[in-house]
Amino acid sequence: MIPENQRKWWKEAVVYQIYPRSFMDSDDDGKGDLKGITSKLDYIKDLGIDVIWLGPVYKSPNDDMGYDISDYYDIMDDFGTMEDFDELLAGMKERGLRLVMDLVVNHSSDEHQWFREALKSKDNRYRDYYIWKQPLNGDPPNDWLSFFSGSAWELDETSGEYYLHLFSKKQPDLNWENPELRQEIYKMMKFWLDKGVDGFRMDVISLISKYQDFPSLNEGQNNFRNIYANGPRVHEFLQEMNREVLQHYDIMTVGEAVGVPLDEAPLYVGADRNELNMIFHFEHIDIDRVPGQFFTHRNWPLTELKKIIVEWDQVLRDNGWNSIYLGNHDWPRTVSRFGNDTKYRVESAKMLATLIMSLRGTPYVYNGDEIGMTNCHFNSIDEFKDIQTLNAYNEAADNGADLDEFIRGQNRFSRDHARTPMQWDDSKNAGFSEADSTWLKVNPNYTDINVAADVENPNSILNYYRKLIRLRKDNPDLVYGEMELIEEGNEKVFAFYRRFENKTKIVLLSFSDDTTEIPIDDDLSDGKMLISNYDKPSPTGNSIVLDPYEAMIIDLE
Ligand code: TEU
Repeated sequence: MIPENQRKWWKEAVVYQIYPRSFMDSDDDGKGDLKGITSKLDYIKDLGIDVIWLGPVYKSPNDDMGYDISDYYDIMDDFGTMEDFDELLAGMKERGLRLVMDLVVNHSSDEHQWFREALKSKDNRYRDYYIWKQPLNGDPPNDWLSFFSGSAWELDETSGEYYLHLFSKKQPDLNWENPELRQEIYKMMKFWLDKGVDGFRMDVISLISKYQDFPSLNEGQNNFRNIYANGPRVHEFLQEMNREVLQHYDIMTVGEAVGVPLDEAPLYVGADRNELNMIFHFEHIDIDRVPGQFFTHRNWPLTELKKIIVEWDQVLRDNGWNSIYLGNHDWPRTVSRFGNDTKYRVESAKMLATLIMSLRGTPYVYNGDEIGMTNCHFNSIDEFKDIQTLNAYNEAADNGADLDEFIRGQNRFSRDHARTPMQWDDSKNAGFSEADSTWLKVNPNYTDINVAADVENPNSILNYYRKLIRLRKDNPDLVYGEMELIEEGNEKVFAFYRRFENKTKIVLLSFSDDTTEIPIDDDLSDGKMLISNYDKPSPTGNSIVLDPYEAMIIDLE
């Protein structure tokens, strides 16, 4: 039995991430909106979801698609009004769905009132809400780089000082050293919690405390995010936030933890730390990139993925809680990266779903993954909308790089792959919008890959997700049980036990385009197949032959 005080609703929940701009357009302006989301709540409920994580919907000039907030207390015009928000929240409560908001407080927009004031003069009351430095011999204060290309410092011509922006120059970093700023943030968090929201996903929360000596990147350039992360006061700030805000509500929190290594994770989520419930680490999501280089691919062995998953499971085993995800709005599509998005799209999307639903931790499903949406082909730079791609393109152009090569690279790496509109049916714009054109192109494969087609087809990815989520709900041992690898060194099959009290389950996942055989110590003849992505009889004996991307969960009891 799991002690009652360790059982939590957010541990047993399945979270669905919505990218609001691309989910559903109710007013046919080519952009998704809140009313659009409200109109799809039954769909989300039917999937078996408990919690929605809503990407940022606050007022924003959209330099970084809502991650640049100009008013934390209001809704972006593109998405509707506060009334629409209240209606969405009420619709969710009615259906027993909870809402987690994106909290973006490492930086604000440069159009936020605070920054506008700060620009007015060096002694303005809001100046210290941001991070300013003198030029160094006429250059930026140091060699820090932005996540979105170029220097992380921008000159304010009026005062002659530079301000820090780890992301775009329209996203000045907030100065958490300033206690008044922190109080403003806590007040704003309470505003949303008092409205009834159920928690926060905290954007790049690992970056909020800066090393005050701003250490040079020097050789560490490639891994600059590790240098920015885990600053000296980050835990003090999170504990203060917990004391002042979080602990007064029954909510869930998950911090986006860029640059947080395994051994520091317990400091953020340890049960006795009073900081956050979960973090999103980056170790597995980065696996196909050369360390620190967003746009350089590397091949990765399956054993490495297993190692990362097992290590994180272990380190949070008795202290804290894990979050499980394979995709979000910052990465290309899950099935295109970890599976096979052509011949075995359906099989591999189901296999990857089986993985996230059978690990210990809280699983997060990114919208569209439940129908196996894939990467999209972008023909030219005009078709991309993401600032990360656009800035990198300009930088490549300035450096005289081969721009065709750059576009080919972005067809693998761009964040826009995950942001194309949700594919609802095979009508115009995939049923997302009646507009003449949508803010980002619709993936032309919507005629085959869409929700309506998946609803109809009993063997669809969507129906597999529904079944899988129900299975997880019926088997808390899948949530809480111990994990033990089978055939650790196998490069084609990810196989493991989940054990809980006297229950044992075996999870078998093929990551291969070929058939593979895997030996198992147990006799499977007595086992009961709980779910599988192929229509085959339950396996018997001590060895199983798996078809390409075959996945199954077997109950050994
Ligand atoms: O992402 C932070 C982050 O680390 C990403 O920049 C990531 O490294 C990159 O996307 C990999 O390609 C968060 C948000 O999720 C992202 O959408 C925002 O752009 C960013 O913060 C700034 O708010």
